[in-house]
Amino acid sequence: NIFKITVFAIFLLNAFALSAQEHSLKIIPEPLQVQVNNGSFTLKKENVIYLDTNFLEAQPEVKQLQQLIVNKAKIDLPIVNRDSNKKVGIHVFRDPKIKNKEGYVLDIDARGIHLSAAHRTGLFYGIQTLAQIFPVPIENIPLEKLPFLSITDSPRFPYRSLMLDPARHFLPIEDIKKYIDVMAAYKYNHLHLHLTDDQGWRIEIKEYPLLTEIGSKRKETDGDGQPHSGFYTQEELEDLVAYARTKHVEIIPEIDMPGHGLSILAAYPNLACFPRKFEVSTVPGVSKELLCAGKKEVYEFYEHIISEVASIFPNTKMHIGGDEAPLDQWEKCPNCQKTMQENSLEKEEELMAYFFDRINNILINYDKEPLLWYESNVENYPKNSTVILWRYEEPDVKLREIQSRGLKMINSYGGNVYFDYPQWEGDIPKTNWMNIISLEKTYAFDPVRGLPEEENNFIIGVEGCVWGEYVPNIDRAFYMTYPRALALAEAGWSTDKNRSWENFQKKLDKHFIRFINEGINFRPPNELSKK
Ligand code: TNX
Repeated sequence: NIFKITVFAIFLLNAFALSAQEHSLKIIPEPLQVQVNNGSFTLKKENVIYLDTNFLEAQPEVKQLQQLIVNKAKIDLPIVNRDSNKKVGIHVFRDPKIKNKEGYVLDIDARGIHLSAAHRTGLFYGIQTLAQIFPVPIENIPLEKLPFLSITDSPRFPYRSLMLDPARHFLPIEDIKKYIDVMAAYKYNHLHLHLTDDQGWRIEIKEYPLLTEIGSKRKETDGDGQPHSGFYTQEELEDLVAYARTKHVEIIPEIDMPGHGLSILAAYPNLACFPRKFEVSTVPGVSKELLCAGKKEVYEFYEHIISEVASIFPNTKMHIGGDEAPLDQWEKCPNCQKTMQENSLEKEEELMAYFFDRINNILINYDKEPLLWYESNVENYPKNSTVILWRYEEPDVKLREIQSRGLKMINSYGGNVYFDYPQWEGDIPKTNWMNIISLEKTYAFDPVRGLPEEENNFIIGVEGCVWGEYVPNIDRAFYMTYPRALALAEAGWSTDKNRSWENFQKKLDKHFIRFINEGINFRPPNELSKK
C-alpha cells in the first residue's frame, strides 16, 4: 500500500507542478455558488479575528478557525470579541437571514475574510471550506495568500452519514476520532456505529456484564486465525460523543435486533427461542438465530439496553437493526406462536412488526425514534421510523414501497455506496457476495433514483457503509472509505446541477496530497492512473 501510494504521489506531484501558479479551489463537496474574483488577500501577523458580539456561542468554532490558520499559514492571530467590519482582518458574524442551519457565506476581498452563518454548524462548515481553499505546499503559492471569492453554500440533504462496523473488528476510540476528523472536513454530519453483531458485542451494559465479558471475545477470526476482542466503556463512548460534537457529527448507535445476535446468546442463551450453548461467531455470514419474540425477558433485556444506550447518546435517532432475520425459527417456537395467537397475528412477518412496535414503545419512553435497515417482508414499521435502503435487488421497487408506507428514508444502496466492497478487479476482499464498486460507480449514485423533487422529500439523506468483516483496523477502513466517500459527499451535499464526474476527477489531486501529508490511507483510483 505504502509503495502504491508513494508511486501515485510522485505522479500527482508532477501533474501539479505543471499546472501550478494559479489558485485552484477544488472544493469537495462542491458548494452551491462559487464566484472567483480578481485579486488575492494575504494574511499578516497584524491581522485580528473579529467575532461579532451577538455570535459569542460560536467561540469554540472560532478557536478552530484560529488553529486552522496556525496549521495552514503558520500565523497565530488573536481573537477579539467586537463587531468590526471596517478593519482589515477576519470577520465572523451571525446572519439570521441564512435560512439553513448548516449554511454559510464566505467572502474574501481586500478587507479580509468574512464568514457568516445563522448557526454554529454553518460557521463550522464555512471553516471547512476555507481549510480547502488554502494552497497545498506544492502549489507554489505563498501559504498565507487566498484568492478573492464569494461562496454561498448549504446542503442538499440534512443527513450525510458514514457507517463503521467495530462489531466485526474492534476499532479503538482514538482511531474513530481520526475517522471523524476526516469525515467532518467533507461535511458529513452522522457517524453510525454498528456496535453489535454475531461476531462481537462492543458496548458496556452495566445491567448485563456478560455481554462484554463473554460477548466481546471470540476464539479465532476468519482470515488471521487469531483470537479477537474489545469493547467500549460507557465513559469512553460519552467522551467520543462529546468529541464528535465539536466536529458537528452525531454518533448513531446501532444495537442490531432481533437477528445478528450470537454474541448476545453466547452470554445469555435463555433469550433464544431454543436455549443451548452458543458461541460468538468466528466467521463472516449471518447466523440463523433470533432472539425470542415470545419471551418477556427479551423485552426486559432490550428495555435495559435502550435505557443505558439512551443515556450515553443524546441524539434522537437510535438504530435497532432489523436486517436479515430468518423468520423460520419463530415459526417453530412455541412461545412465539403463543404470542401470535394472543395478538391475532397470522404470519411471522406480522410478529416482526409486533416486535418492532414493542421496541418502539420503549424507545418513545426514552425520547428516541427508530432507525432500521429496510426489509420488504416486514409487515409494518412504526410510523416514526426512518429506514435505510441497502439491498441490491430491486431498489426502485423498494424505494416506492418505502414512499407509500409513509416512512422517511436514508439511501445506502449496496450498488453504489457499500465501501467494504472492492474498488477494482483483483482487489481484496475477494468474496462471492461482493460486486466491484469503482469510484466512478459511487460518483454515479443518485440518492433519489430519479424521483422528481415534489415526490422525493421523504428521502432525508445518504450513508456509506464500511462493513467490517475484512476491515481489521482503521488504516484499512480509510483505504476502503477514500476516495469513494468524497464522491458520496458530493451526492449528499451538492446539487445535481453543480456536480459532474469530469469536474470531480480534476479536484482529487489536491485532496490526495492532503491525505498523504496527513497520513490518511486511501486507494489511488484506477480511473485516474489510466489517463
Ligand atoms: C449485509 S447490510 C449486512 C451486513 C454485512 C454486509 C456485508 C446489512 C444491513 N447487513 O451484516 O456486513 O452485508 O457487505
